[in-house]
Amino acid sequence: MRKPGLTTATAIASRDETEAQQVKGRWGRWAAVSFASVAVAAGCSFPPSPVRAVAVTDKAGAISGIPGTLAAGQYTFSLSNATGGLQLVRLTPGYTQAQLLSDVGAVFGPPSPGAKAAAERLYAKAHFVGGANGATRFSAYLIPGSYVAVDPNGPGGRPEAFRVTPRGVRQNFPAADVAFGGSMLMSGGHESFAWQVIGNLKASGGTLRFTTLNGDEPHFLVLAKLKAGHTAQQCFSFEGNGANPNCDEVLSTGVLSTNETMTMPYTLKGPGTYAIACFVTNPETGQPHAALGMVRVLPPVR
Ligand SMILES: [Cu+2]
Repeated sequence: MRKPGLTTATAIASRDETEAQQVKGRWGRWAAVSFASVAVAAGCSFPPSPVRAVAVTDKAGAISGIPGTLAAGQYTFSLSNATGGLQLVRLTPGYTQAQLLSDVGAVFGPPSPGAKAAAERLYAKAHFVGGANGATRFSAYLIPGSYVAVDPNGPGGRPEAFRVTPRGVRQNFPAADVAFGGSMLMSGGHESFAWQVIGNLKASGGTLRFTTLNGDEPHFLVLAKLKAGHTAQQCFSFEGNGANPNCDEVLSTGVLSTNETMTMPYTLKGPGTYAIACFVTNPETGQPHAALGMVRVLPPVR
């Protein structure tokens, strides 16, 4: 399994919003509705618009293919490079791309004295709105702002900057079979982390939804199939190079900040036991979220 870097992680359901509402700050409402049921149930005057597609090219970390300006709304980003990845980040005004890359390097790179301050700054100033690793696709919802698209697996690569402009259209995420929510918990003054799961993975594959539910730290999701007789702890604590003897990675998402949702397709590696984890660093302890509770074994897939 790839050593996770800046890769991928209530009721969780479809987001159903207009940009006009978001601009007013009403970002983060949820409704358990499928793509089709929205139009029927709401009798809405905003018919769901087609999902807009963006094909991204990643050559050794140099990202291209994203238009310089996009209208706000939902997009499906497709990636063609099996060894690359894509992370979308909305920058808080005043926080630059150079600061972002510097902080990412400090937080996700080798341990350094400035890592804690960098993590706190990064989590406060960079809004992670989704991503994926490998040749796959994912759907993300973009509100107006200044964005950077970066390959988290291609240090030294060339990010692509783009702007998202307001435009009032209704958007909905694709229906999902299973939803994973990342939660931050406070108990006795200590932070811990947990997954909430609704639904089950389908043996035939499908679509997963991933949401960061609360707290001030982002998450990403790694999905792996455990090898027989091996635990999730063995799987996710493996540090060596080369193939993980305990499990096979199925996918890893990009990073998501609080109240963000993304969806992506998944294909399983046959029946068996699957587990999820998140490896974002907790600044207080320097530990990955996986070591603070964010590992979960899922019901067996038959
Ligand atoms: Cu996490």
